[in-house]
Amino acid sequence: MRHVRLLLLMVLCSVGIVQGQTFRYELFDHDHISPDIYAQRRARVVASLPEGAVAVIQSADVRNRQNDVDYEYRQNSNMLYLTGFPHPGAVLVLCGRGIPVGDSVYTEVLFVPKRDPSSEQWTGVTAGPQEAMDVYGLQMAAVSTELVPTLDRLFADERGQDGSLSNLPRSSQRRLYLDGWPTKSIPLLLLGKNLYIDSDVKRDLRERYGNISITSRLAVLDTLREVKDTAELRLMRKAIAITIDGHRRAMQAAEPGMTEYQIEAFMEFGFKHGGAEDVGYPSIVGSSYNACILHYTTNRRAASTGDLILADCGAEYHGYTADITRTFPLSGRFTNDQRAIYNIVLEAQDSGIAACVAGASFRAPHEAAARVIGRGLAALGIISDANDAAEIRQYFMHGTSHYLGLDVHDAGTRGPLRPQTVLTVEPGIYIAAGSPCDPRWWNIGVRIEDDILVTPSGPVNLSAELERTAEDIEALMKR
Ligand SMILES: [Mn+2]
Repeated sequence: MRHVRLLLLMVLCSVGIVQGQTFRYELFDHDHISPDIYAQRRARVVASLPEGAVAVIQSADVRNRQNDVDYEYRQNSNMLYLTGFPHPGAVLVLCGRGIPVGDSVYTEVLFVPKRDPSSEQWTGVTAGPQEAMDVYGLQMAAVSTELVPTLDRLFADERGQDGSLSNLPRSSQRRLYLDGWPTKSIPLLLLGKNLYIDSDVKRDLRERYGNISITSRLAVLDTLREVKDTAELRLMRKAIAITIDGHRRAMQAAEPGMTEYQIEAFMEFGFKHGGAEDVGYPSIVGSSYNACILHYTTNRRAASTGDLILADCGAEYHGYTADITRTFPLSGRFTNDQRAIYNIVLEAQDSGIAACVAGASFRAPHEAAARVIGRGLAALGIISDANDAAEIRQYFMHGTSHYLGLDVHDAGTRGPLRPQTVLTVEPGIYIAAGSPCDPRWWNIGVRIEDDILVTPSGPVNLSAELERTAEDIEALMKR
């Protein structure tokens, strides 16, 4: 609480004034992760860097939608993880050996665009160097025009005069970890090739700084982000609670005659109403045969009475996303065949969740779920051999789990499961028309997905409150 008040005071003090115009930089929510947590994360990354190595984490770039309209901005998740800084144009530089700025040396510097009241008038208020320090708690922030001169000094060789870098073996200075650009390549169809942003930038940096080693992946971020701290779990629980509300609204409002997008509208109304800034990924609302398309996002079909609706939707709250799937009958009641498939997936999910124990392999939930699905499909005569992986894959063609956090498919090592890891368990059965089985099963697509926290005392289903059994879903829809 004391922290919040202090933060508020600092925010109120950082007011930009130019030509009589005043825009206050303001955080409208008071449940953000506190700056000292971000500082600890950065310190861990700095401590993990080899002697003299430099890590550079960039803001995601702004994506143009068309003409003078951009897509809504979403920050690079690694930048969010290390700073909480939500604006474009920022570059975080970390170096244990020290980054020279002015007359001092820092282990972390955030370079951010200078505040510009005339553009703030049009596109909103952003944080400048002062706000980066006052509000986001960076040790040092500087205007972005200082970035290139600073890198020049950091990567100057031993003949350079920079005191903070002298006495270093040449080899240990020249290591750069470069993170940024959510899109790694852009297809240039007319040239018959791709533009690889990463490798172009690396080539130019090598030309500028000599034979430095540049890698795009900072492995320590996978290790750190895989395990959620208390502050992250608080935001994830919030995102999950909001998502549960959206799913309930969608299931309760759904009725024959509705389109997929109308069901989606009730879902996302719940998200926005609950305070989510965005969806963590485009909402999937597929009816009937569209439920068999794993990442169906068209959501335009008019559903009809006997359809199953598969809704895979997650709200994003302060950067953290939930990822929940429910499959429900539009009429409010599963047919016998739909229920038979549903109950196999449910049992598979139970087995997958039970396998989310610390120390188990990352694949353990999938193996457990696939076994149940093989057995269930064979019992219904849909496949001939319960243990035939290829036959199972025809109807269950994706993995069961991924990490969840800032990204819907979050960073992680895929090593043995560790306590305070959140992962999804989401088995499914998808029987597209034309499948080699009795046509009575065609167009049934079922996925059930929950968000599971690994703890020392076993798995905790963070989304357990949302109705999950066929009977509970029917009861919810009746209300
Ligand atoms: Mn998922």
